[in-house]
Amino acid sequence: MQTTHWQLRQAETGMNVKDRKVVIVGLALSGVAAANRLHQMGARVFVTDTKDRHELTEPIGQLAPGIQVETGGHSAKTFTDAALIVVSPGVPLAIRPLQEARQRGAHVIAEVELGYRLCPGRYIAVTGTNGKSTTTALIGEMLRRAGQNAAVCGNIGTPLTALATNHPVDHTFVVEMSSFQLEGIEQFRAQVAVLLNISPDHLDRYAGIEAYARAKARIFMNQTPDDFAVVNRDDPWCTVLTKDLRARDVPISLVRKVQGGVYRMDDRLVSSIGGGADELVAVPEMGIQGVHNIENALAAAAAALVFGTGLDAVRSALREFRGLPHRMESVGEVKGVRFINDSKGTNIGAVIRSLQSLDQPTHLIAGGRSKGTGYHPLRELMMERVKTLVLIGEAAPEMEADLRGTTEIRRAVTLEEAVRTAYARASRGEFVLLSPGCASFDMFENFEERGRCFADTVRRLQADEA
Ligand code: UMA
Repeated sequence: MQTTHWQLRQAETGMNVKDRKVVIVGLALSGVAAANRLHQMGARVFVTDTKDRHELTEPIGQLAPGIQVETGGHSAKTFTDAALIVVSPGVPLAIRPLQEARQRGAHVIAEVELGYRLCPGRYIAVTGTNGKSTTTALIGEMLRRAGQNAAVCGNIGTPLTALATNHPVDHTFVVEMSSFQLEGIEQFRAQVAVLLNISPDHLDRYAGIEAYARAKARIFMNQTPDDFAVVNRDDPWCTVLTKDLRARDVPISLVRKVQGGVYRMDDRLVSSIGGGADELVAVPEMGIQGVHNIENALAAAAAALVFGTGLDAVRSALREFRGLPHRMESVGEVKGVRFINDSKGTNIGAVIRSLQSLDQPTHLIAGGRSKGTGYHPLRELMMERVKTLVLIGEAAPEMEADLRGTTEIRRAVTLEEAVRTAYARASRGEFVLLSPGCASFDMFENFEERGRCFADTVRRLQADEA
């Protein structure tokens, strides 16, 4: 099956770009990878970005000589006669120059679609609002423990195109897919596609949650009855979106026994994929904790098992995988106050899950660039669990208006000030949690830089208090 899939795709999708003009929109991780790869293949490559040249010194320095760069905007001229336009995930497909290029008949695809056409192999794809990165990394860990060649890539941080080298035919790509990436796929097909959950996010880019959810459901659109769809059956949106699946259904559930899937029964994870009831792990033995991580573990185990990974590899990864940085990562303790870095908590669904997983009163640092979803759903948890809410960034006024009256609310100009404000109010045994519920781009390059800033401040606080 592996060889057939690969050979078929080579024949159907072989990209002939030699001497043809290709345009890459957005010059960051995805743009650099796509531009260099297409240049290597003999294309005439143009890259265009809205940022000014001085802001792009680093990525421009990573481009192969001969690649042309437009900065400060996307001019219509750049797109003229382009045989192919490759779009970075952070660039909305609805922007005018792309719409006009499409109307003129240009072929517009996402970077991940380009990567798919250039990376022969087998695919496991993971999407959902929260837990994608942890689930993707955990699947990668399971596959590696089973001795399979597997690369973890996509939204988790490494663009798929960056891996376009001569991998063996049996190579597996475990790809985290955002809704942005899924919008621009055409042929991308995963042997196993995973949908974890849907809650409001990125409503600054979508007309509403339906449009966002529909983008996510595209993960299944090219699957065939030979493929598998791992779907969280506890999530109403996931169920609605998967009514017409062509792939074989692999349900997961935290609350009920499912056939041909993976579920939680008391405090154990159990697989019914082999037809029986194989116990995988007891929840307290898992390397990652919290209800949201049980859901991630169910999905990862289901994906790995239907992909043919042995039970032993799945079990050992569930016990030993300790999670990813910036996702409920413990970054230190000062005088009994524990600091948790959840900088990747960039939507309210993530903040809710993170607060629910802490068993002691919490001083929450939140804010950043708003995603347009509103913050009212946090009100109940604020009253129940949050002693102080310290707000930073552009979204601070909106968050304060939505959450007024639930708990003590403070403002801080910098993240450093926010950490110190929260610490000053925390008592021994309590938590200071950075879970912003917002994007980072108003104050930082990305969520990683924001998380590092939080951890550095905690280290300085430790030194001050030593
Ligand atoms: N830009 C334009 N025109 C526009 C809009 C943006 O030129 O109209 C330019 C910006 O000026 C910038 C560049 O596009 O220079 C940024 O492109 P990008 O945001 O796609 O950046 P990459 O570094 O390529 O990162 C992307 C993903 N980013 C987003 O989806 C916003 C990364 O996910 C991903 O790791 C990477 O590709 C590799 O696949 C990050 C993310 O925040 C982690 N994802 C969102 C999330 O998880 O919520 C979806």
